[in-house]
Amino acid sequence: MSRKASEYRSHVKPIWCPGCGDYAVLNALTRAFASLELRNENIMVASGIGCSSRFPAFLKTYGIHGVHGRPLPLATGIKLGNPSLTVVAVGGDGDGFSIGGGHIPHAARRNIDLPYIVMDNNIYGMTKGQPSPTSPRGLQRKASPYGSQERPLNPILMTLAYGTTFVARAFSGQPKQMADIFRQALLHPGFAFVQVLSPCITFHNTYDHYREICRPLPEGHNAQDLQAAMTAALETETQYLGIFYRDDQQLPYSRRLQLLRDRAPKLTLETVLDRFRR
Ligand SMILES: Cc1ncc(C[n+]2csc(CCOP(=O)(O)OP(=O)(O)O)c2C)c(N)n1
Ligand code: SF4
Repeated sequence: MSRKASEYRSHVKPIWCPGCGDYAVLNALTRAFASLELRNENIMVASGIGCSSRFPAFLKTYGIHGVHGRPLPLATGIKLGNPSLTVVAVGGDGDGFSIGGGHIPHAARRNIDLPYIVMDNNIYGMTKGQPSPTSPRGLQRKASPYGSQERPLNPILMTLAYGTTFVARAFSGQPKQMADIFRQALLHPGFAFVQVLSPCITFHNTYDHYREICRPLPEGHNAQDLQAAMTAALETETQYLGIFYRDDQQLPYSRRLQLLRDRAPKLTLETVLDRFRR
């Protein structure tokens, strides 16, 4: 490897709590960038709002720390504006599955060619520990003194059902495997969803719990088999790690739009407006 992960780190030191799972995600993503020898100026990272969404500040790449729940629309616009960039969307589970949850099915339908990394700590970290869409039922915190009453979402099953062409799960306690999954997600020609189990050490420390229940996907798992992926995703007492599903044969959205542009008649703005005047 001729490039080092440290070459992608900015001079800004993360202000995450010591032990936050997001450090491992930062390390793994910079390792994946280095393994692909990406040029810093060709990378753009878009985030939402939350502890995890502070991510772009810690990278020596282009980046935008956006609006709560909107990393996907930002990243989609950036990718379509300049398809030659490596664009990555990042954020938290509150950001991505609650306020921003409506964007995931459309990113999947488009097969927009970018990875979306959700640092899922099963809680709202930045706002001090309210239950999030992936919190376990019964989670008692200051904002839910009698325990949360909702069932948690299953992000892997959900994104598989949306038709996402690359779906994977990693764990901050297994950074090497995470870096490899990120590398595969960056190489995938389409929308790549990666759920990272990334514990919030301060408001919901799940390291021991995940160390106990995380396992590699069953031996011989066929990542081309959607049904097998869904069966593995339905298993929640064990949390499988790895690439559940991938389909590299679908055209990514930026390519589709390019083909459409090539086919479209070259019209002037005047001609287009004339059609509406008639
Ligand atoms: C429109 C809007 N609503 C609410 C907030 C308050 N807010 C900031 S961060 C956050 C939740 C962050 O949780 P998550 O996305 O899970 O990220 P984490 O901090 O856990 O990494 C909320 C609700 C906001 N900034 N903007
Ligand atoms: S509050 Fe939780 S999510 Fe936020 S930096 Fe601290 S450990 Fe990480």
